[in-house]
Amino acid sequence: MYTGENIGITVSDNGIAELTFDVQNSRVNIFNAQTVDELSRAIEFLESQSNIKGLLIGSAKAAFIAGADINEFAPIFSQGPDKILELLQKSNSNFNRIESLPFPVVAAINGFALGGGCEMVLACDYRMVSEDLRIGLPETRLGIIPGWGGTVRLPRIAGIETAVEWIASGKEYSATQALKVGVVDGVTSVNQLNSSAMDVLQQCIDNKLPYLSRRQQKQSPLRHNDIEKNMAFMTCKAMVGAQAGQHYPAPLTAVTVIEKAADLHRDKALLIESEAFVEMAQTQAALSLSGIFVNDQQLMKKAKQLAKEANSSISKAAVLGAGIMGGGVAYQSALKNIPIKLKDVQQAGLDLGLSEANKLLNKRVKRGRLDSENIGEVLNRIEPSLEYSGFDKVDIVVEAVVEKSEVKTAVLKEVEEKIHPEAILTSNTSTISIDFLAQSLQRPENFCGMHFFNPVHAMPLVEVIRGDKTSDNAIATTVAYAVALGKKAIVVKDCPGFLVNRVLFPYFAGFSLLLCDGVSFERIDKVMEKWGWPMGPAHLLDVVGLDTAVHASGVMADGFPERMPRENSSVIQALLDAQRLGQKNQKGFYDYGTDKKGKPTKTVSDEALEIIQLHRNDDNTEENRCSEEEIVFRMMIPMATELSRCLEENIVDNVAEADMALLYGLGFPPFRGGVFRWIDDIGIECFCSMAEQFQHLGESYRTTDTMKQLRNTGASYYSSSFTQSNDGGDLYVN
Ligand code: 3H9
Repeated sequence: MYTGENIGITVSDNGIAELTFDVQNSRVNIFNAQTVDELSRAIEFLESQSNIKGLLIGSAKAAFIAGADINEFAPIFSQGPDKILELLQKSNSNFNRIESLPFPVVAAINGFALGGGCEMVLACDYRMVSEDLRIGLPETRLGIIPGWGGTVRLPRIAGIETAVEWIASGKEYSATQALKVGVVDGVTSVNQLNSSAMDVLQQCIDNKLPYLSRRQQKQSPLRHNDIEKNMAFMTCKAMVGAQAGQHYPAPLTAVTVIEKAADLHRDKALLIESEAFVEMAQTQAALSLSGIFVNDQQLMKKAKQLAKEANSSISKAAVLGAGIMGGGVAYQSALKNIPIKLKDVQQAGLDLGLSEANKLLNKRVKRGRLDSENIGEVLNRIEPSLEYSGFDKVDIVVEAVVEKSEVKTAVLKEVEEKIHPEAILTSNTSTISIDFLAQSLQRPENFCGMHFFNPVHAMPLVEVIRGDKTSDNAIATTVAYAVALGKKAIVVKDCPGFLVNRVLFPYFAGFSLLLCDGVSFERIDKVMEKWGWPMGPAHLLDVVGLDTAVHASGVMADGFPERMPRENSSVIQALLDAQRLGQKNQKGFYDYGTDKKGKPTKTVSDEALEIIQLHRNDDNTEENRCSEEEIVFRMMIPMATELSRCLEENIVDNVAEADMALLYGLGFPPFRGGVFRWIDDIGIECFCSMAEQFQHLGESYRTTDTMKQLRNTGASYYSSSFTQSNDGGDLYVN
């Protein structure tokens, strides 16, 4: 018998050993440093016993193993190649030893077998799984490649094609999918799992199953036809590389590793894998993507904890206004099983809201994410209404009427009288101050902002905005609703633009200044897209709507006249004056239309170019002088300094939440991990000296106190924690 903290082994009288993972203080089993060490000791125990005839590996938890501990990545990866290799060698040695035990080894796999969890079972002789299994090698999604033998054993077990697909995509697969391609050997119910696995083990012990030849196959070079292999790899490398793009090198590297290692014995193949892993682990993508996992877990944990603190649960919601946002909220609520009243003042509005919901549901059916017979059931959860009847029974209301303060104030005042005194009232305003809106309410403590992003069903972020008088219960209930809708809730403090729009508009201002200096919007879009944004600023403004942008810029200018003066949006105002509203009337920076095949088109508008020309500064030669790097910095510095100010003013709680808000709300490039992660990557010194170069462009280009302090101390955002003393005194870095 062996007893560790996370692993236990029992040996029965008939010589069957059972090794069980049960990692302490964690809801799922993971290979943290302690568990890896324990596994080594457990194997030592197994190697030392002469009476063992077979080994069954399983889990005491509802999930098998979710892989390596991602929290340990950044600290280890930052220590350089030797430490990374050490991390690889420990588990590789463990898994190789499992593959060499003098008796058969069968894994009984339930729940999840991901990353290192999947790699460990590939080292076992047979894999029996329960129906609920999700198995896969998601490493490339974290910017790395499998490092514990995944690229070596999977092709030898399931063939090159399956290995390339699984590893390059990083997807999870079901038990039946895994069985079909031969990654696992049998699927049973959860209850039968142990006995079925035991049965397979007994067959191995009785020499009825050829476990030794399986081991041989996993350790030998792959058998293949050279010409076919070369052709296959050439095609799939081109495909994988194109799909992942230049900023995400891991998928292509993984395929190259499989190719290079195909002709080699296991141990040499593992060396090739390790070498490539070390290289990938030191990329910006790996640091950012594994950082995103850690930030996301932290964010979700906090949101779930907050949600638990709500006085009551939400069984019914209501939304006011059946426009794009209101309709989106109604759809999302109904989809997530929370009945919702959808109120509008016009029947036509309600009809539109419902037909949009219907369209989205049909799309889900087409993608295989919903059975067509369930459409009606979901739609029935939306109760359209022209009046307030039944509003006294709802637990939460989202106001999503037109973005005009007088309309919102009147509607909020009206609905407050119709709802239960305990119900929570929220506004989906994107710019209007929550404290201002609260002034007209009798129960401002039950009121806060709930800012969704467009399109509601697709954008993960919900900003929950705390006003001065908002109670903890209002925040907790709103966060609970956001979590129930499947959204990422980030609580921020009230200020013009809240968090995301407050930092987006300085970015747009940086864009306007570039236009005035003669840089073409098409070039700026291309440069920023190359930098990683899903769309450049001109295209984004067209999507947002130039009317909405000008309105929001006005709010920001009133709030922060020094940094965000009105003239910063004068070019956009001029386009709007020419009735160029963006995508909504197909005329913005670009003209939008459809080609002969009905595909949407986007072409640079001559009219827009002429209007912008009128706003150019005298010096028209700037375009030639502005390098790509300068364009990026001139766009990003105002966003970064404003985000830093938000942190200093406690608008957002911490660096991780600030970065995640931009990722989830704006589609900030994931491989850069967020604005603060980007600054850490290029170094605060580089950022500050670039900002100095552009200080003549205005206040938004001035670095903040925190930035200056980091520069002086040589620290980074993620290695420091920031606190502001309650009296608003000095800001210091721990
Ligand atoms: C790898 O293995 C690389 C190797 O090839 C080589 C390495 C050198 N690390 O999400 P949940 C925690 S790469 C750390 O709420 P769910 C999670 O933080 C790894 N922590 O549950 C949470 O903690 P807490 C490849 C992890 O049911 C708790 O478990 N593996 C890890 O919604 C529950 O998680 C992956 O990429 C981890 N690997 O989803 C899988 N996994 O209780 C990443 C989980 O304190 N994990 N935790 O809040 C997942 O995708 C999901 O967590 C999973 C469960 C699908 C497993």
